[in-house]
Amino acid sequence: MQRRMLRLVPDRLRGHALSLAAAASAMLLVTATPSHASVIWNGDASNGSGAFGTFLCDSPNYVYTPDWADGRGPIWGFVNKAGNTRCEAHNVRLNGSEYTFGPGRAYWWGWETMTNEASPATVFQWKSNGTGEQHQQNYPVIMMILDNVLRVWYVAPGEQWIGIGSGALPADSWHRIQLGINAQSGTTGSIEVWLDGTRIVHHAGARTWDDLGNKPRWGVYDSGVAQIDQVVWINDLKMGDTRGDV
Ligand SMILES: [Ca+2]
Repeated sequence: MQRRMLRLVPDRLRGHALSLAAAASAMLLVTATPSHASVIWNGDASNGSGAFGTFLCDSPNYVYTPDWADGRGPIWGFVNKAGNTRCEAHNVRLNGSEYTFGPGRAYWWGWETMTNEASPATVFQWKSNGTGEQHQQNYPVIMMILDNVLRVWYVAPGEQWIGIGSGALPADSWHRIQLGINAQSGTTGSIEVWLDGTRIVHHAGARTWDDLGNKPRWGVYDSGVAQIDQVVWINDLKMGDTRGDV
């Protein structure tokens, strides 16, 4: 399944300023009106490794859960050793089973994050299920940290990368990300990202649910950094119905 994964950072995207998406449409927000608002999943490291469906983190890469006695308790640390490619958590696990995502509704995730260096590259994927022949979009939503900037893309069918927002996320300090995806198989989906309490992405008219569905991934992927290890720490990771939940 992974063999056909395309390189996530095309050369043309590295080091270029993104053209921000046109002014966000006023017609469609990530819906904030579910039948009931609630936290669906608490993925904090204090709850143990059963929080995720799978770890995609082959040796020498590893996941660890340090507690730095700073009030956060245990945190996730995804370590991609210099010159390696991937250390990610894939999907969420709830009550012992992998969570079943579905279209036609919004999901919100919130987490605190910190990196040890400027460019760990991909830190989040809304990854499509199935192989290359089975999906139209490999990853409809991608978040990267490049040069101390969080960059968000909507990747439309045809591997069309559309930059939809960015914000400063310098290494060696904690930052809060809130991501909302209204998962729709047509083009009525939407994506919203808040960084440290400021909305940096508000993109409507997106296809956010691929043919076989999607799952979230967090960690480090495809940095291309050969000189030093890349670490992404994550704390207080939650999934809910609304931004207020996470
Ligand atoms: Ca914690």
